[in-house]
Amino acid sequence: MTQDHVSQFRAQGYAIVRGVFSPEEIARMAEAFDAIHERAISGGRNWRDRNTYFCLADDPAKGRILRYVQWPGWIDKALEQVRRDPRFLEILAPLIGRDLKQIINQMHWKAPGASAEFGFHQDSRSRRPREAYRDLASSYIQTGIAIDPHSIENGAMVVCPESHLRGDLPFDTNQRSMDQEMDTADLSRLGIRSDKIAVLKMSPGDVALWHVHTMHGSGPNRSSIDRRFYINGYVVADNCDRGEWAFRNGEACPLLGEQSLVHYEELHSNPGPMYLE
Ligand SMILES: O=C(O)CCC(=O)C(=O)O
Repeated sequence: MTQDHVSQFRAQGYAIVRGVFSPEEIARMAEAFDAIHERAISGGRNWRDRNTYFCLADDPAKGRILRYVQWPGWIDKALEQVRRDPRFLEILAPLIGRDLKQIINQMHWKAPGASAEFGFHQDSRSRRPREAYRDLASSYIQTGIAIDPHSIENGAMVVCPESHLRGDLPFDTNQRSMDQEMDTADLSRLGIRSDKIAVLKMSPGDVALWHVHTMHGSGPNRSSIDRRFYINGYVVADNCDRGEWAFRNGEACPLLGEQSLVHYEELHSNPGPMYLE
């Protein structure tokens, strides 16, 4: 993380740190992705064990596909280590410090030919209940590691530079972003220029980071390769009542013991494991 990344993040609402993870490390992450993919597809249905959740979808062209997995770090050692890798602390510390909780740990998967789009959105919209997430704009950073090369052809994420400066935008709260078309009309409605969109072109091992108010989305995978993205979101620990510790005074914290409340409100009353419709 250089001063340039920090300045770009502050000015534009995103940055890409190149070559953070080596090809060997990415190969290990890809193996972990593949093993979880096989497990999820062989189950054939959405599945939950506490915070770990496999989300499958019926794609018009591909049939049943794995769409995303929440908290794979609880079921895979390699992915668990990556979420608290000291290089994340180096990237995050200049922006949000050294006492960090994690509120997102997610594998996103776009199979070749799958639609698997994300409509334009700000992550702030999903940080609920709002009272659990304080001072969101200066406390929270989302990161994504490219496992495959990312380009517009295979559904790379795109961002609207400087959109984070607008703060929380008035979305239609009933509209989901997952599986919605990435439609620039959504930007015009909110007064955001679509001619400045930046594509996060990444090589395996690059790490993207974006602000909680950066408007972003991603299109379908029209290529013949996968687009796998390992997403980890971090927050200043004092400003969040939810999540798992990732770094405490700069010391990495493994996932151990009881799981903490993050998004799944029935964690304690209905933990699973269970298949879901
Ligand atoms: O995987 C993607 O392309 C989209 C990710 C995203 O929008 C998010 O994590 O908020």
